[in-house]
Amino acid sequence: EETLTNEAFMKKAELENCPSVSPDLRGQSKLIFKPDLTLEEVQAKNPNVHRGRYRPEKCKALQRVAILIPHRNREKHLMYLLEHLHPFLQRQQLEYGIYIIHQAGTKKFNRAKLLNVGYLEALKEENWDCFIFHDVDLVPENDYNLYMCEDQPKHLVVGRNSTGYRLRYNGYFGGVTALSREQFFKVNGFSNNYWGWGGEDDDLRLRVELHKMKILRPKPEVGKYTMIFHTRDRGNEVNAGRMKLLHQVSRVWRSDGLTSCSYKLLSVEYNPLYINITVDFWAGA
Ligand code: UD2
Ligand code: MN
Repeated sequence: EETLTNEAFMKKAELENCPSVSPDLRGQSKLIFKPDLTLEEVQAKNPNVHRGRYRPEKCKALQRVAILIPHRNREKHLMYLLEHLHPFLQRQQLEYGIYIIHQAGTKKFNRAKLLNVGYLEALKEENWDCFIFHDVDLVPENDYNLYMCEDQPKHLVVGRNSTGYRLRYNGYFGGVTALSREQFFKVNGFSNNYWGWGGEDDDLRLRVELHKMKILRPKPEVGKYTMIFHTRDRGNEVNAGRMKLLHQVSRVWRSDGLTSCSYKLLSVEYNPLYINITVDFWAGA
């Protein structure tokens, strides 16, 4: 007969946790890439996404997840990825933010360093639980491939269309990976020294192994991606020095990584469907 105390009322008003398996999952889906799609259309289909972020209305998400996408000169790929990723993540009932980390200028591309920047900058806005390091051209086909972190780092790309959906090689850790805030911090993030194509993903795997962590993967039928066709970009030529760098990981990981990531932040822009962070690695960095 008592009226609720203020505290009890607040408790009642809190959302319940989302279920461990979302009821909205669909499994494998056929991906369509409409040639005349526009970003405005994608925005219109996602009215519940604001400034690149979303949270479920009816329940409290199990994890808060930051998606980090390194980018330069791949606008079309970005549009298709956003088109598919927003509904995909919403079906998984996640609280999430999508960050594009854009490298300004025309100097050699540095995917790994961009991802370090994404981690550091995203944490200034929100204490994200989990980070998904995501190529711009890889679109997940099966929403049972959960964009969540586990007690060990996770490699989400078991296979893709262009390689017959098979793991490229033992220890392969490229494309899309999920590490918790703590896991990524523990290994001091990525190396900052891989300019151009290749090696940085193997370097991260070695860091993970040095810390006695194990790499998890979804089942092959779940870890399927379509890679939107592309050729090698100008400014991302093969890094011939990558093997040499890979031999130094155990010696240098403490001094090369999040702790030594210097950059010049040019802008942070809030677009409807993503947060755009633009950095320059050369001017004063
Ligand atoms: C493989 C890996 C990738 C990375 C790379 C070597 C897979 C599926 N992916 O990708 O994770 O390890 O080898 O560095 O195995 N990018 C731009 N603009 C550029 C260049 C690169 O936005 O000019 C970004 C973009 O997000 C792209 C990613 O960097 O998806 C990797 O570059 P890529 O797609 O050219 O390399 P790829 O497909 O061989
Ligand atoms: Mn690619």
